Amino acid sequence: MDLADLSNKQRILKKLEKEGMTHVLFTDCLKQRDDNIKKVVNILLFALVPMVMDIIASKPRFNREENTNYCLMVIGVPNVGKSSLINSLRRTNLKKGRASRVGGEPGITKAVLTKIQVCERPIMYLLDTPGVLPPKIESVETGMKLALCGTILDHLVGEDIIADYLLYSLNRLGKFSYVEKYDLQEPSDDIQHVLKRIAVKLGKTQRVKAITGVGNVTITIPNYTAAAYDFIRAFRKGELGQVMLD
Ligand SMILES: Nc1nc2c(ncn2[C@@H]2O[C@H](COP(=O)(O)OP(=O)(O)OP(=O)(O)O)[C@@H](O)[C@H]2O)c(=O)[nH]1
Ligand SMILES: *[C@@H]1O[C@H](CO)[C@@H](O)[C@H](O)[C@H]1NC(C)=O
Ligand SMILES: *[C@@H]1O[C@H](CO)[C@@H](O)[C@H](O)[C@H]1NC(C)=O
Ligand SMILES: [Mg+2]
Repeated sequence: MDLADLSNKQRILKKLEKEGMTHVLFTDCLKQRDDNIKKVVNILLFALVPMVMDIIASKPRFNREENTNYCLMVIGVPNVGKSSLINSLRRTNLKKGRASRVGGEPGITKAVLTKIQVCERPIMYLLDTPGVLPPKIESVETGMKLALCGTILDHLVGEDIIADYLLYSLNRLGKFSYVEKYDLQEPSDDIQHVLKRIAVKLGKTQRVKAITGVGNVTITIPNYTAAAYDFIRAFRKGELGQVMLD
């Protein structure tokens, strides 16, 4: 939630509710203490665990051998913060277990490995899982949003293309803090222009000697790739403001 623009929180909640999601919490898993993480613990213990118990009790079980350990999976698209959520639950009050590795790229968690115990009776564990995407992404627009959030490896989409989509999104949403951050005169929808300014500002330029008929000149050319990288990184760290892409 520290990265998202939640000014339309009620509308978001309504929409999610329509799609069947009733227990929705917004968390910041990087914060040392987040009250909503405590609420996640409470939902787990007092809503989810009883619900799971009910489901299990009401289903016919063909294999009657009693196994009283239960596992809940934490699922979601890559890089959304599943492992971070588990780690922050560990920090908060749950029983300790192995920490989950986290990272800014998709596919950090590659196998179902980490589990932490969330409940004593019955014994219930929370399992970390690798992020998954649907085999087919419905539209180019959705694909670009996922790419911008680091769900798909950057080089598969192209940093320059992601940066262009980022600029388009910021302008569309009226999030103009990039203008001041990169010393631009005004908002622009020309990605080449913006990347040039970013490269100059960050010193990501190369000097090359050009040989001409009348003499040699040294010209400075911006490293567009490096600039695009920084632009995207700044967005993902929240340095370009809180943004809601949907
Ligand atoms: N700002 C912010 N960053 C977060 C938050 N939660 C996770 N992150 C960052 O997001 C990145 C991905 O986090 P992970 O926990 O590795 O995500 P994951 O869903 O386990 O990813 P995979 O295992 O690759 O599927 C890391 O760089 C985290 O530091 C959050 O609440 N706020
Ligand atoms: C320009 O550069 C080339 C290659 O480095 C060199 O051979 C040439 O002498 C230079 N010309 C002038 C006018 O400096
Ligand atoms: C441009 O920047 C990228 C990323 O920092 C770097 O890998 C690349 O070598 C740079 N290109 C040049 C020509 O210096
Ligand atoms: Mg993970």
